[in-house]
Amino acid sequence: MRRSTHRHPSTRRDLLPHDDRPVAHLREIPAFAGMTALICALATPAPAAKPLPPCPPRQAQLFIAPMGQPFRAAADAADPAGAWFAQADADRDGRITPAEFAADADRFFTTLDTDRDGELIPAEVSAYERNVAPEIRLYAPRAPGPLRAPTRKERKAAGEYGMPLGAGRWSFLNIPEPVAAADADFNRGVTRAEFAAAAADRFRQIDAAQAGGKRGTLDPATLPKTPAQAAVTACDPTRVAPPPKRPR
Ligand SMILES: [Ca+2]
Ligand SMILES: [Ca+2]
Ligand SMILES: [Ca+2]
Repeated sequence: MRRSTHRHPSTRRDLLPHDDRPVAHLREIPAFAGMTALICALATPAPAAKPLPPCPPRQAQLFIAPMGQPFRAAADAADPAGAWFAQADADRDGRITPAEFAADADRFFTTLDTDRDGELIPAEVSAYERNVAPEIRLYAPRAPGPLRAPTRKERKAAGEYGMPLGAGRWSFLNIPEPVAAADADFNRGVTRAEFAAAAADRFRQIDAAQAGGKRGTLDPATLPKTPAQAAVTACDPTRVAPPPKRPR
């Protein structure tokens, strides 16, 4: 660690403007002037922030709802997260309550439980990954193509396992497979109760991640951004990045 070079010489501290001794007692007027200049310099606005990266090329949009339901939209259409919000906000009051969130999760569970036995068996979970949200496959690249694992360089840049994977790239939470992740007892089946418990936990996590902190309901203005949303908002729209290279 670099050793601090900050010094606190008593003679300088004695000369700070808030010193209440009479000015006539100041012993080193030039030093006082120097300190004033330093304070003025510190008050000068910081240099401009680091420039934003170029925006990614416009492409079809994807949002993966907290329990795994995908919402897709064309590049120029509205953010598909809005469609999920409208679906879950049953009373249309502009907020999603825990009960509305739970009901939306339960409805999605029913669509996945194709044999209606109250549990998502491995075949139903596989059907979700293969047919409902194929984009989420763990290391799938953004563009259609062969699966690949992140490179060593990519893992290092993202803090090894902190990078969003699978569904995490299009979700509020970094959960690569949001349906299988609800299997709390790891018996490879997801019961309706396990799905409901996961929903309650995810509601709490998203609520806590809202701008301004926990609110008790989800509000579209304060919801966290998915990595995909952040990539198109925290960028310089006057520059467009080249399309990503296809993995070999
Ligand atoms: Ca509501
Ligand atoms: Ca089933
Ligand atoms: Ca289970």
